[in-house]
Amino acid sequence: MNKLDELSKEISYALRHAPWEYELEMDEKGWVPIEQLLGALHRAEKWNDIYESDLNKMIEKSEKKRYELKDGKIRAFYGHSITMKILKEEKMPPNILYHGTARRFIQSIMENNLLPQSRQYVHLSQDIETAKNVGRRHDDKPCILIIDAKRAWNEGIKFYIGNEKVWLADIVPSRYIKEMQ
Ligand code: HQG
Repeated sequence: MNKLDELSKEISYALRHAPWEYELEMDEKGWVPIEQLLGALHRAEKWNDIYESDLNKMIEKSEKKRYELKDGKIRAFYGHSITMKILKEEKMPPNILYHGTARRFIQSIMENNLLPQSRQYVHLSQDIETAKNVGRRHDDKPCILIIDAKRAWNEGIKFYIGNEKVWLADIVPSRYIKEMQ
């Protein structure tokens, strides 16, 4: 793994899963002062030469849009597992969304709904290709679930913006889910 990918992993851990380990003060939307994050990283020898320009490079070089830098702060767009629920912006979803997952999870999803599991939100994909890539993290032949987001939204299910390709929901009841054949 190259150093920017490793940095991204470390920052993902800090911003999504364990901000307290880095003594970060995170606000309700997940923002952390960049100086604070850099200060925390600098305590490890491995990261003592990392500066804001490297964060910009990390974001630029990544295929996935995981982080946002703004007004001296940084946040992760999605993926959080911390107890304090990060507030996301509610938005009307596209008509259809997708969810890539493992074959072994399908039965449970259909019985118990699509649930956030260890994260704060269920993660949905804007397009099939993205869903396939998400699913491949769990299964070499992933299943793609088709979410009738329009009907779900009309019937009161809330959707939130992650980034342009990633949508979030608190739960997706299985009545809105079909397996792609
Ligand atoms: C499954 C990565 C059984 C769900 C990705 C998924 C994404 C159930 C797994 C982002 C279930 C959780 C999130 C149920 C859901 N029974 N299994 N009732 N409900 N599941 O990793 O969506 O690279 O927490 O289908 O690209 O795979 O980190 O979620 O398979 O955008 O930036 O439980 O993380 O982005 O797995 O991935 P995950 P996810 P990064």
